[in-house]
Amino acid sequence: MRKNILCAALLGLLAIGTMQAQEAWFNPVPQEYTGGQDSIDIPAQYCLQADYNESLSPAIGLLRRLMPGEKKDAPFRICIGIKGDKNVKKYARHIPAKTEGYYLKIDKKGIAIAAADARGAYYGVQTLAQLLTLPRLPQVEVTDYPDIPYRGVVEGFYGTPWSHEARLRQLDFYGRNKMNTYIYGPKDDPYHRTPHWRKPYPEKEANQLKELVERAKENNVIFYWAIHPGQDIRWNEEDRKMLIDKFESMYQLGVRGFAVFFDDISGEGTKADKQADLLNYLDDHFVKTKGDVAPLILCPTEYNKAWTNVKGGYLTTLGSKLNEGIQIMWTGNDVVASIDHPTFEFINPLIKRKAYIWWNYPVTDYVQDHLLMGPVYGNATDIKDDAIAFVSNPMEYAEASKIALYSIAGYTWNMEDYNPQQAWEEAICDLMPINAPYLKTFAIHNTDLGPNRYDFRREESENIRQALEAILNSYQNKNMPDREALRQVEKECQAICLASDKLLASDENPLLIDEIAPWLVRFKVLGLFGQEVLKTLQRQDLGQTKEASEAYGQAQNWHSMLQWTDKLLNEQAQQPGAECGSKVLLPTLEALFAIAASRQEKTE
Ligand code: LOG
Repeated sequence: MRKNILCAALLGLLAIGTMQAQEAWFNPVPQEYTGGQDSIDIPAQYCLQADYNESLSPAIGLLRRLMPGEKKDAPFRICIGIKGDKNVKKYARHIPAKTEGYYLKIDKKGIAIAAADARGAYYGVQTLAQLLTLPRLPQVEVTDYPDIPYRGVVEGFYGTPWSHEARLRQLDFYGRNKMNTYIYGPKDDPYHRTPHWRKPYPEKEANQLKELVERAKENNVIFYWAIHPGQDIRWNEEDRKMLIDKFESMYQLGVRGFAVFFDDISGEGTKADKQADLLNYLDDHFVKTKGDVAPLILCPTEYNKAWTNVKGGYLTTLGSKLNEGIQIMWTGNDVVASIDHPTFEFINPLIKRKAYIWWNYPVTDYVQDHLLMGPVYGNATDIKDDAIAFVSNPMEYAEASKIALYSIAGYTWNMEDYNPQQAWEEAICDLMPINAPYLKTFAIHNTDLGPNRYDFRREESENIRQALEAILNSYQNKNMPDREALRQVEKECQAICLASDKLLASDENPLLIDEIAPWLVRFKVLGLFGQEVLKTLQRQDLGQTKEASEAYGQAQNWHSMLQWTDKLLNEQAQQPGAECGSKVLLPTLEALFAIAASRQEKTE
């Protein structure tokens, strides 16, 4: 349905004679969207008709923040309600029979949001929020619901856990993009894992977690707290009680979702029957007795196909023993892999339920010198009935991860209308509206992971890949240089330098710039190196010996600066350094530099 929406959005923009397309996006793309040819003024005043029950408070709170002009007798009416409420009785037959579904109607008389449940109502208001970024409100009917029931993020990486501030910002971002799940499970939180999983959090951390839970609630996100006890758990009464006590302490902080992770452990803790007994115990004696807790989630020890020994019976034991409602995580055919229908044909029968996808992207804890800021592609669009959930494990850089997360929000809500390239462009504008063109230049060259143990690679520098190939080809084969290609790459190298300068100097999103600063520095040096390499070759072509030699000297300088940045930037990481353009741009420039060097040798 993307086309209709963009048309409507565009009409609105044309009406005021501006083409600030960044204001006209919709994420995720609604399932059905009709109308939009006519529009109304955004009402300055309106009367609100809603059941003021607790579950609707995030929806109503958001509406009031968006539209402050609430007035009892105003003629323009906004009604919000859940199936069964008298306020929305008139629209009952339009409400999709799907969890989190909603129907939104905007006409001259008013706005109606009629939803299947409270979260659906909230998402109806979020869609309205996106329409309110237009100069006029289009008269539309939206019928919408998610493809995947649980969508969101598992903070499950190794490395520096996200800061409190970053998490608060993430939760707002999930609400806006209709993600309903955040699982707290950073490997380097000692109270999540061995050694301190048995102990309650110290006061400061506990208070922060409480604040996060509250923020999650405002955004209609389920905050799950995960425990990782497997490395030193003893399968006895005492440890079982420790676990229940820890859950209880988290429950007291407001947590209403729990997960138990048994990934990346060895020894006694890996036993399937013991894990299943423990999980069932927690389910029976905690989750079910509380009554207001989300279904329990388990991350198994064999959590991907490459690590599965089917004959060993680990997964079959979990599948047959675990209580029906317990959800089981799965990363796919490998630790890092694209997800498709065959992924589920393997796992679902073994675990006797729909797998809960823990997607290891854009996490970079095994390729720490890289940033993954490219389009999200490669997952199949025919898996909506196969998965109970799809959550992303992100980078330790929370803001930088939002490019991927924005896209994953779109993909998991409406797979058929998900467009990787478009979502990527929108995500960049969403992250940095003013500096979007610069961020885009940066992101284009920061997408691949480099060689890695999972052979998971991404396309990179696609905008100039062919031009680079053409240049290298011509110089390798001593053909006439491709002028157009040279011009294109030269321009790109200038754009790279400018992007680095602009982003480093910008205060538009300081958290983001702080995260990616080492890469931005490297990026600039790469752009300077590229410019001088190209200049050297062209001066050599023209037989301008003096200029060629000068440019070559500069290229040498930037080349050694590149080597220094590799040593000095991001130096504490396991894979130190800050790689940019490492798949296409840098290797091609290196090859051209080598050609320039050998030609220089001949002339000197
Ligand atoms: C860990 C995860 C880590 C990721 C990528 C799972 C279930 N567990 O190999 O914490 O971020 O891979 O390195 C994992 O994926 N282990």
